[in-house]
This record gives sequence, C-alpha cells and structure tokens, in this order.
Amino acid sequence: EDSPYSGDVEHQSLANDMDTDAATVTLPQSDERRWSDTSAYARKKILQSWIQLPNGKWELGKILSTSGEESVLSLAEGKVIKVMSETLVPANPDILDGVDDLMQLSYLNEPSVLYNLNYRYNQDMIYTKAGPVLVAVNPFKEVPLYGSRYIEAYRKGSNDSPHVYAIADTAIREMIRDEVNQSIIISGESGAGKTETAKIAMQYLAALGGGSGIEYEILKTNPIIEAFGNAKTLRNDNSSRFGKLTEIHFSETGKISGAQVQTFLLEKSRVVQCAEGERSYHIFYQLCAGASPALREKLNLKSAHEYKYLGQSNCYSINGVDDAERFHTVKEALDIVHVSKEDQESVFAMLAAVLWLGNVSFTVIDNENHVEPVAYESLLTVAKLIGCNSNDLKLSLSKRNMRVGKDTIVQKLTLPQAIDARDALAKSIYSCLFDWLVEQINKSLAVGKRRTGRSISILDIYGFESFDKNSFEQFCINYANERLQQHFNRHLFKLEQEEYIQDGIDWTRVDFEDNQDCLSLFEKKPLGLLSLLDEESTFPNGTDLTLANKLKQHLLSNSCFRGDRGKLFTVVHYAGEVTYETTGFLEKNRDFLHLDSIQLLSSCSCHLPQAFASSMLIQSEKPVVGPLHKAGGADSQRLSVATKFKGQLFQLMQRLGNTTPHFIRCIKPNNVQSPGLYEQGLVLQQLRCCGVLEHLCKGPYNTFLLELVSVAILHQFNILPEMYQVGYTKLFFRTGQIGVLEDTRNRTLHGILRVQSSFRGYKA
Ligand code: AD9
Ligand code: MG
Repeated sequence: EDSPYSGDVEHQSLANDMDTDAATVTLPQSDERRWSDTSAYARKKILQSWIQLPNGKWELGKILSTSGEESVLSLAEGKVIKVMSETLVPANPDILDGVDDLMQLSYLNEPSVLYNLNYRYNQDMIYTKAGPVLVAVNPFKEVPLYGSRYIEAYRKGSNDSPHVYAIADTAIREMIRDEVNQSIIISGESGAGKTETAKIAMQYLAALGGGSGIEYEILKTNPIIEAFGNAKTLRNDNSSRFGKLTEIHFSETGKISGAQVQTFLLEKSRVVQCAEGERSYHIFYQLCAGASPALREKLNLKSAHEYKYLGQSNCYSINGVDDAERFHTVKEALDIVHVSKEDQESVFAMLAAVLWLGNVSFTVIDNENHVEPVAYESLLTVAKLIGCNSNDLKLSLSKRNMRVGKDTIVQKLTLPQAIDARDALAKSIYSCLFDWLVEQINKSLAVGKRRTGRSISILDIYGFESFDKNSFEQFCINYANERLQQHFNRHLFKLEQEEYIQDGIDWTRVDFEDNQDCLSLFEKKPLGLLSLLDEESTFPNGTDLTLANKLKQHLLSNSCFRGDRGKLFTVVHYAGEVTYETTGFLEKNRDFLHLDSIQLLSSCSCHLPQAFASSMLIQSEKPVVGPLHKAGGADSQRLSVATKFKGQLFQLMQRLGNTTPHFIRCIKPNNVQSPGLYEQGLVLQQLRCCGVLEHLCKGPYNTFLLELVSVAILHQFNILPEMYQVGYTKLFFRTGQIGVLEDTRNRTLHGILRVQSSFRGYKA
C-alpha cells in the first residue's frame, strides 16, 4: 500500500486513545476496493470487522489487537484467529444493526450490506431502502405486513418503514403534486417476488384510489392473467411467462378511473413443449381438475394425464396448490371483468382444443414418407371444439399451399413438418386466446370518458433466467431485462448527476457503469445478435448451426460475446453469463403460421377462432421493416418475433421515459423457494449484478450533511482535500471517508467517556 497520501496522523491526539501504534493514513486506491474502506487507518481504529472464511462466508469478529501486518480477532464461540490485516473489512457499530436504509451505514461494504439485509430478514422486515431504491427480499411465506391496517398506516404517514405501500404512496403523491405520470418498475431474477410485489402495489393503489368499484375489477385481473400466463418452472412455481405493464388511471380527485393492461411476448412454445419438472400454463391443469361434469362432457375433457402436451414433463401438480379451486377463482374473476358465460365456455373450448390437438397422431400414407393425421377421437374433437369440418382440419395438417410467384403449389407434409404444423396451430390458438382475454379485460377496465391522463404504471416482466439449457425464450427474456437494467442505471445516474449539479459539484468526474456494450451486442445493425438472427431466419437454407457459425463469425470481437462449440454461444449479461443453444432459434423467430391454418380458423363456425384468424391476418399484413427483410415466400411477410419484441421494448422504454420512476429490486434469498433461508452468496450475486451495490457504494462522493462538519474540522482530522468536495448544501466525500470520520468521532466520544469514568473512579 504505497499510497501517495500516506502520512502520519499520530499527532492527532483525539484520534489516538485506542492504540499506541503509529497510525498511517492509507487511502484505498485499487478500483475494486474503491467503495469498501480497507485503509489501514480505518482498520486500526475500528472495533469489529468482517473476515471472509474459506467457504466464502463473512463472519463478524472483534478486533483484539493489531500489530504490523497482522490482526487478532475473536469470533463467535470464543474462537480467536490471527489474520492479515489487509483482509479485514470494517464492520458497523452494533447501533446500526438493521437500519432502514443502507445509506445510513457508516461502512458500505458487501458484508455489511448483506448482514443488514439478513438482520432485517430474520425479523420479517423484508423491505429495506437502498437510497432511492426499495430492496425486497422474498420471504417465501406469509409475512404480517399487509392488509387494511398497514395500508391505513402508510396512508396516514404513521408508518415510515420501507414498504411497497410507501413506494405506491409516494407515486400517488408525486403524481398529484407534479402532475406527472408515475411508474413503479419492479425487477429481479426469476422467483424473486416481482409479481407478488406488483400485486401488493396494486392493492395499495386500489385502496387509496377506490370508490368507483373499478379497483375491484383491476385486482381481479391478476388471477385471470396469471392462470393463462404463468406456469411452474424450475425457478418458480408461479413463473410469469410474459411481461406486463398495468397502467392505472386516476381522475383529478385521485380516484381510479380505469386501467389498461399491456402484455409482452408470451412464451408460446410452452404450450407444446416444456422441460422435465415444469408445467404448461396453469389454466390447463385448472380446467382439467375443476371443470363441472357438464362442461367436461361438452368439451370431451379428460384428466391432465391423458394429454400429451401436459404429460411430457412428468409434472402435474404444484405443492400446496389446488388447481380445481383455482379454476373457480378464475371463473369468478372472469365474471367480474364481464366476460360472459358464453365467452367463458368458448375460452374453455379453445383450451380443450389445444390439448386435443397435442394428441393428434399421424400415419404414413405413401412411400415418400408423407403423412396425414389419423381420424381418431382427438382430430374429431378438435374439429368439433373449434367448429370446423374435420376433413378440412385433416387437410390443413397434411398439406401446405405454397405460393410461388403467381402459382400455388400443394406440398405434402412429412412427419416432422406435420407435427410442426400441428404445434404451430396449437401455439397460435393459445397466444391469440391470451391476447383476446387481455383485450376483453381492457374493454372492461376502459378508462372512463372523463380522461385526465394521469396514471401510475406498474411494470412486472419475466425475470432474468439462466438454466442448464437456454433457448430463444431465455434469449428474449434476458434481452428485455438488459433493456430494463439500462433504464435503471440511467435513472440512478441522472439522480446522482442532478444532485451534484445542484450542489455545484463538477460531475464530469462521475464515471458510470453501463450495460450498453451488451445491449449493443443485441441491437447493433447490421452486425448484432438480433439482426444476424433475422437475416439467417430469412434464408431458406439457414439452420440453427449456420446461425451459430454466423454469430461467431461476426461477434467475437464484442467483449460480451463468446463463441462455444457447435450451436452454443455465451452472452455476458449484467446479471451473469448465459450460454444459449441455437436449436429452434430460427423457427421460433420466424414463428410461421401457414396461411392454410389461418384460413382454417377463419372458416370455423365458432366466433373465437374467427377472431383469431382476423387478428393473425392483420399481423401478417403489417409492413415489414428493416433492410434485412427482403423476405422470400408469402409466409415470411411479417415481422420476426425478435424484431417485434425489440420494437415493443423500445416503445415501453419510451413510455417509461415519460414517467417518474420508482424502482423496486426483488431479491431471491435461496433457490429452493423456502422460508427462513438466506444464502449470502446468492443474495450478494443479485445485489452485485443489479447495480444496487454499485450505486450505493461506488459513487465517487458519498453525501454527508454539512450541519456538523466544516472544512476546518476536516483539516483538523487530516482529511486531505482530494478526498472531498464542498457543495452548496453538502459535503461530498470520496468513498470510505465517512467511515474514517465516524471512527474518529466514536473514538473521540470513547475518549471522553473514558476520561469521565476514570474521573469518577478517582472520586470514589
Ligand atoms: V418470475 O420472473 O415471474 O419467474 P417473480 O415474479 O419475480 O418470478 P413471484 O412474485 O412469482 O416471483 O414470487 C415467487 C414466489 O415467492 C411467490 O409465489 C410467493 O410464494 C413468494 N413470494 C414472493 N413475494 C412474497 C411476499 N411478499 N410475501 C410472501 C412471497 N410470499
Ligand atoms: Mg412473475
């Protein structure tokens, strides 16, 4: 530690009652240590310290003595160890245990932050502020923090501990005060608690803005949308497989006047395929378990085990969840958002049709391996449920009309092609059904005629995912999280900047960590992941392997990209590295639905399939953008899934950009969805990657109230001028300096106490 700032402070008698060694000021210089104060000076004066055990865990120790390079610490259970002093990380005094806001900690370092969150978590205080951000640690059990008593307390301002309610309350107040739309942006990895948090926020908004009755409808949209858009994954029993922005509108009087739900990219592949131990969408199991005998008969409904789409993952139930009961909740909720009984029945018929489609099997009809569906129960039931001629259905699953120039040629399908056509139909029916439901909900919640334009939006998207195998779905989900992360970074940076400017600080010195490199990897044209994916998707001869090769050929120079063997490539995301496998990328990105299938749906006698067909036609007629979309056949005349998603995300960011954001960071304390289990490493990794720690600890100057200190005092305590800047209202310190001051103050107080007690002793 050969800092140029080293100097002797021994002459500072105030700072010198604890040990007699000559203390040296050594300021932390290395970048990674910048925010944790490990200076010898601080180390020597503090009473307790963190020490990292070989297993990576941090343990608290009392510093018994420090001599030269080594320190002796006593740990819990009376263990005494000797360690290199430079490995010690200062711990906060006990009086700061469990502070509400991490910013109140004197020493902002990883173990201290971890400890503070854990301390609170153990007492069911799952919410903690980290400056402007609310951190929520998932309790995985019911905690007594919600309901009308709490809502009332936050409304009246009689409870000021960190809470989602407090965030929602601030949003309402700022909306009214500033006449600016607000947003509550919830992030965190899969299973961290975003969806629950979003519901808790809605609960508060509904309670405060209630009165018209519409708030009740808004709350009831949750069980519906979750039934159709959530599923059990290996990460979360109730994982959202879509993104959702709920915009709640308020009248001038602060009452809710309506709401609008926008959804993003539902994972449709799950309908036809899901991994071992996961489930398809909840609603399928709910329907199979909860339908009345009359409905079962009408839909020719079997139990979940009898459907191939549901059987392939070997998982039918979720611990502690009664699917039949949930089905009734969904039906009641559908009543409340004014979906008629007839429409509800049509919805269930579509679900049954999807399930039966999965059971349609094929038989070879010629010596060129062409196939056609077997006209068994499954095919006939599908035809009946969607209201089409069973022969038409059979044809659409065995032949494809191709337009070549002005001619149409008929191509017979092989088994893999026929299975693709069948699955594509099932996926389209389901995703159209999902969109249709959201549309019905929006009609029911439609903002009243008296528009005021003030709103609070709540964003809850699928969290960052990394599995053993990651496909196109994870690729899109993680890309979305990357976009959101940038929004978060930029906002916090802006806040900081504004504060510096207001205080006359030269903020150009603020450096700012961004994930722009990773976003560029995705978005750059023409050589970015999305462009290259689209390009390969339009090549008739493109395969998953040619895609992987192409990515490796063009992107290796990007530091966020790594090529692996075969179809594998790795992206260095803000939240960690994820290795993707390109298998299925092209097909999922193209998302073909053959015109034959659309025609089939439009010929149906039931109104839902007809509505689906028209919405698909509208979509396929949308203008194709981008220079790389000089598409081939008629089928490809539509936006690729990835490009459409990118557009949606840009729009979303634009919308959010016009709001005052409030951020909530959800943290998952363990990977087994268990209460009371707080895994340090897991929490730390999430805190690190989401930028909360960075923001807390890495800002070049921590703020400190000017009330008590003045530059003269700083001089007195040998704080070098390079270590702080004086603003109009605040002093801004380089990281670590506040801890040094705090210690000095403690020691000073200690000194005074000691003098007092010895004085008393003398008198006695
Ligand atoms: V994903 O990205 O959609 O896969 P989320 O949405 O972040 O994920 P979710 O809100 O679904 O996670 O939370 C997962 C589970 O944690 C819930 O099903 C609850 O069992 C549990 N949880 C989360 N927050 C709370 C809470 N405040 N109180 C009690 C909670 N349980
Ligand atoms: Mg969720």
